[in-house]
Amino acid sequence: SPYLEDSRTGLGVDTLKRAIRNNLFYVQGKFPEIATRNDYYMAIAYAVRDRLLQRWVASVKQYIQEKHRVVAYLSAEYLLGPHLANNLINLGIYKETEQACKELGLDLEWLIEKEVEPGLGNGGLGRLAACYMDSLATLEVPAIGYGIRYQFGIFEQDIRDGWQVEDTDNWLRRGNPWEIARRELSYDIKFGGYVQTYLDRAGKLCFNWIPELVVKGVAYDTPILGYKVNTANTLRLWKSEAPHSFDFQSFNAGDYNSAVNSKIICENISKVLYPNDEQIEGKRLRLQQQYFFVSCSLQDMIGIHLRQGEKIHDFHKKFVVQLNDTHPAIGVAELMRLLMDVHQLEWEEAWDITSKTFAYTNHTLLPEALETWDLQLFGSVLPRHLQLIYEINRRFVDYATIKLYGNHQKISSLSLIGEGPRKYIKMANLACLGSFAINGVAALHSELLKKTVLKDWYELMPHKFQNKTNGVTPRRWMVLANPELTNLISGKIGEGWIKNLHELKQLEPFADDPEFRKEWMQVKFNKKKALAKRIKKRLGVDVDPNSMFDILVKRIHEYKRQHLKVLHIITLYNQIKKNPSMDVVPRTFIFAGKAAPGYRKAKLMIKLINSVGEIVNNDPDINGRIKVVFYPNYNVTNAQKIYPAADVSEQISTAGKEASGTGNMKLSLNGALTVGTLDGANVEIRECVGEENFFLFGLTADEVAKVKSEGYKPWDYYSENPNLKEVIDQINSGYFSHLDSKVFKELTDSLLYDDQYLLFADYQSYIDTQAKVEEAFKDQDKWARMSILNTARMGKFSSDRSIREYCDEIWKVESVPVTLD
Ligand code: DL6
Repeated sequence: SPYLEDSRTGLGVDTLKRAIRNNLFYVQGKFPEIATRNDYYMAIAYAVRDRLLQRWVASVKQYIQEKHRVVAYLSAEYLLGPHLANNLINLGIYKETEQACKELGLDLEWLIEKEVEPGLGNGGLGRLAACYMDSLATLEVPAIGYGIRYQFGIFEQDIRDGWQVEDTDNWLRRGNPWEIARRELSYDIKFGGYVQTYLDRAGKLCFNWIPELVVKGVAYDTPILGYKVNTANTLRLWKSEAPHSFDFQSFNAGDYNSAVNSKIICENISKVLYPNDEQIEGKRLRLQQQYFFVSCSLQDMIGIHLRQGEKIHDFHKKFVVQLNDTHPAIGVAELMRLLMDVHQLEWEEAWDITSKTFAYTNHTLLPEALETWDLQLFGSVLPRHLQLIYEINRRFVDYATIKLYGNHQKISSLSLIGEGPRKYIKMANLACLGSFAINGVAALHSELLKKTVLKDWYELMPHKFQNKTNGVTPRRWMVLANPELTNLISGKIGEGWIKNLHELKQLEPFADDPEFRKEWMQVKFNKKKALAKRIKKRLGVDVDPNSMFDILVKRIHEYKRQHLKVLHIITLYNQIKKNPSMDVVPRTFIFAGKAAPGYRKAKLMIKLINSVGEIVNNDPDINGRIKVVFYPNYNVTNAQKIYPAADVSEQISTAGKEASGTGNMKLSLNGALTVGTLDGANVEIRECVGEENFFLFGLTADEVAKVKSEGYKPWDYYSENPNLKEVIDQINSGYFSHLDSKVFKELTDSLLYDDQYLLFADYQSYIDTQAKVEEAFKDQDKWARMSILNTARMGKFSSDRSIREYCDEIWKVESVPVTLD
């Protein structure tokens, strides 16, 4: 055709080829003979970025011109995963790019493998933020994600001698083609110092915060494109810098160390992600991180709002700010400060705006994860905010005293300030008071919030409480991770399900089609084969793709009970040892997950898994019938390879502890059958897939509470159950640890004498259920049916559904289809 597509926007194969060649030359400064794999990756990434930019600029332009209401998602974590393949899918040019690469003599898949993922999150909460960014754009909702551009994301995990070792995640070492630094977009963020009070000419009391340290926050933007739409929203991450490269006073005085020091102190703030999930650390730097990104973000929003010619009084009409857990909850006090100290509003109006701006999502029921800050530490970092919090609290306690007359205990539990040997600030209370909506992330979780950790808030302000069950994006977790299953499904029911996951329901009749079942199981087998190959390459362990792939992948935590799975494995091992000729369904147990570096028992759990694996995998009596694998460095990239290969999804947390879980959704979507407790979103998954397609075990949340209140004695379970006793004694004897009987003592003692997470109470039920799993797997045809029905009935668990609910029921925002010029 005489028509030549634009090199930067065209989507045809020839144009893409031209773009890649141009980028190799003009961006990377290379020619094919000397180009490296990374050069080609960069050349393709820049070609894709150009196409994103066209949509991004159009989106921003339209939002500004038409003055739409915008969702601001505030999250300390975004666990995005690699960009390239996802962007190709959302642009709808995966095949074209693959062809362009082929014609250039390149293998696209090989280049995609090269990408280092931005691991700017710990686990569930950060990954949810990433799924939500994808769905916001796909649903064409004007949104900005705000967060921190950590220089070092979640650590890289290696396993040495069975133990976790951590290495730094230098994800930026080869540059990041997906972001644009907006050096012109920066804000000064104050820390420490003191507050001057004075009366202005009109006699009004004013506050002047004189900081000890000022840090500059610079915006780095990443476009987030929706699936086959023109909407590309912004993920704006803040990097901390020194306002000036050097402290010239010190420099001139010849004190070069102090001169450079201040630069280092400033840069430290966005240097590294704290690697704890569900455990607060209470460190000054962490508080600085939280305030840093929240203040940058709110200043940015106010700037956007005012530049559109709007009044500060209408801020809450322009932006709705979602707090992803309490990490950004300081925003409540910061918006008050900005409205009053900078924009001169009176308290009542500032509070009215603030409390109409924020909404808060809670992600955990674990008491140790509820954030508090030592009041003295807080005051030394944010002296003005401490004053504001005192005043917010004073007014609130006045109100609560009237509402709850005489109920001092309740008033003190609701107070933003905790009393004790040391006073502390309760961030969940600040978030609850400052938000117009509060939600949990699964039906059970939202109910438990109302009954437990947020009970007093619920009783005082029931109208604020909602549930928003989590969801996952089918683009990354199906189309990208499992193209083979995607094609099989789309071949039967078309592609509509990718945007409307409820359409998967149309697959149900095919569960009765023997030919389809065969094809279904063939796809699963191929994915298992591919994973087996990776395991062999990474760990040197042979695993049989014909065996059942039984998968437990998530952060390592006592409440998630990876050690319960180990008790099952050892029980099975003992059965075979006693009867080596027994008929056993071959199984490969695959674990993956990181432990917080300071969490000793979690690290011990990893060591236990590997120690048991070493014995089981090499025992001639077992003869390869069961294998135990710990796949190191669980991240988004690896998860994409693991989920599609799962036959069984282990979701075995103590009921009432897992807020929702999202791995449970990704696995079931990929056709795995769940073995699970009635915890988090498992409850809703089971309702949807049908109880006959779900392996339920264990105590319910109510039963857990009852057992505990009646005085739980794990020792009784141990002494009365010979199999359980044998397993524990065996671990304690050093059977799995080269006769060192002390290694696992901390773990076994905690089970025998405390067992906070009720492993022993659920042990027998778990073992019995696993026997049912084994029986079911023997009938492969029936298994295939159950697997198909699992996928077919996962429609509810798309993050598109979650986001639609947030938009309609909390944010009150509407879709804005973006048009390209
Ligand atoms: O809501 C996302 C995700 C839930 O699915 C998990 O159940 C929950 O454990 C996780 N919470 C965190 C802890 N962060 N905090 N606070 O990641 O959130």
